[in-house]
Amino acid sequence: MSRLSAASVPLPQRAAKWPAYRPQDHGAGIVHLGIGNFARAHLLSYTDDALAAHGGDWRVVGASLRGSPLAGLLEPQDYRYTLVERGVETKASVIGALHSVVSGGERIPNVLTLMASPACRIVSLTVTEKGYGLTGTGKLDTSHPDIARDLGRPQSPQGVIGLIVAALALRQQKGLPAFTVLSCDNLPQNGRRLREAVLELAALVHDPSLVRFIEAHAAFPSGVVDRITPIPGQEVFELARAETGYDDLAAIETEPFRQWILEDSFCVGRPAWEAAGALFVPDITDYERMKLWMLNGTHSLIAYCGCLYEKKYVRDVMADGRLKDLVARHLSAASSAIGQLGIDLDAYVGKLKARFSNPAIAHATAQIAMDGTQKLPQRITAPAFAALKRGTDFEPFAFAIAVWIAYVERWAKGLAAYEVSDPQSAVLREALSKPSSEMDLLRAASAACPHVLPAELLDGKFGAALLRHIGTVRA
Ligand code: CS2
Repeated sequence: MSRLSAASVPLPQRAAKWPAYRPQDHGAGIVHLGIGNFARAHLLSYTDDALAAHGGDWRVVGASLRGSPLAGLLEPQDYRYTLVERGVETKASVIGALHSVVSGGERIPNVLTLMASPACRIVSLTVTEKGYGLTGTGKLDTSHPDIARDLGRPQSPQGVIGLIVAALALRQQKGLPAFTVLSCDNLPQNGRRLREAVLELAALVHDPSLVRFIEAHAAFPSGVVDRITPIPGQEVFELARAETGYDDLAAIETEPFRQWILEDSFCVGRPAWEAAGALFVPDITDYERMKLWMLNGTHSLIAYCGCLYEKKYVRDVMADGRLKDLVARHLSAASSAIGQLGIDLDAYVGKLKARFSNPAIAHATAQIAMDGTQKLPQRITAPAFAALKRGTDFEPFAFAIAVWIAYVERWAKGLAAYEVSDPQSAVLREALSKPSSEMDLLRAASAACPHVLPAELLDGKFGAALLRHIGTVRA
């Protein structure tokens, strides 16, 4: 069987969907920082459909700043790959929207050149929460390794904010228009935060005219992205082969569901993503709460329960009656903390339960458990405050924080079979390896990670709930 490439054609008796356009006729217009499984299952899938519907020079150059084996796997395939959707049915699509991949720290100058070229009109990002270099309050973290380094050498940046600033400076010098910067990460008000961070770094390392250029000409729409995308297992290669008739060493898998809600502020055009079902709205706030508090918050609860109670995948947690009830309780509290919206949250809850239970998706709880200090503030702490303010059920949020603390404590005390992977892991280990009483443990967690557990939540009814729950979870 031959390898998938630009020369491959649809084969008879194979069900896969192929690009309904000629990829080679379309130039690249997007540079995507952080090309990984999620971007390939989400941004690229939407862009593929948009190109098929409306065309345009909007293919995507993917960049991996840290380097990834992906580039080597995709290059012989002319960057074509198979996206396998796994649900009740299996469906595969060959994606043609990826133009090329630039990978590795030594090739960052090439990425900068591309970002500063006339063809680039959008710079999109999936670099995870920790990749932005923001503090817990969303400001530029000048102690973040990327930011600290780029402050010293702004002409040869290594981090994403530094790259965006340097590329915009080059564009200003060359008299090119600015570009749209599009965050596709699960951060609240991701566009606004990114804009502030870019402006802050620009003000620190460049002259004020760059700040004015960015303020006046660059766009930073906020957006909500959604598609559950596990690290692909071996099966995906067989499924891709069965659906297309070609070998694909870069095939990935995802769920059938996808959602993208965006503010429509793009400064130099965009693909017709609405043709692929993306929703453009004036304000994403409601959707963002729905996604971060309900899907992602519950995901984090599932992840830490999974690690503590030895459930490898999200679907295994959903198959355990007791844990499934905790999931239902969490979803209901998150929905109440949001309140009435023009969106049917009950229907959303129903869909989430089905998505989490999808037997065809093996989504590792350990994958979601990573980087808790970066994720929990917007997933658990924010709805906890909202619930306290609205007078709705806050217990599930106290429970989720308690489960996370117990998960970290077990590891910090050398009692866990798992590793905690978090940029704050050294601080967490130091803080949580010693305390023995429940109160001391909570105080230590709060002092180490005030953005996850602000001191004010240690008092009153929330503090009492935390104490009760940590007692139960540790027992
Ligand atoms: C997950 C998300 O790993 C995680 O933290 O909660 O990646 C989640 O799968 C996506 O946001 C789904 O859209």
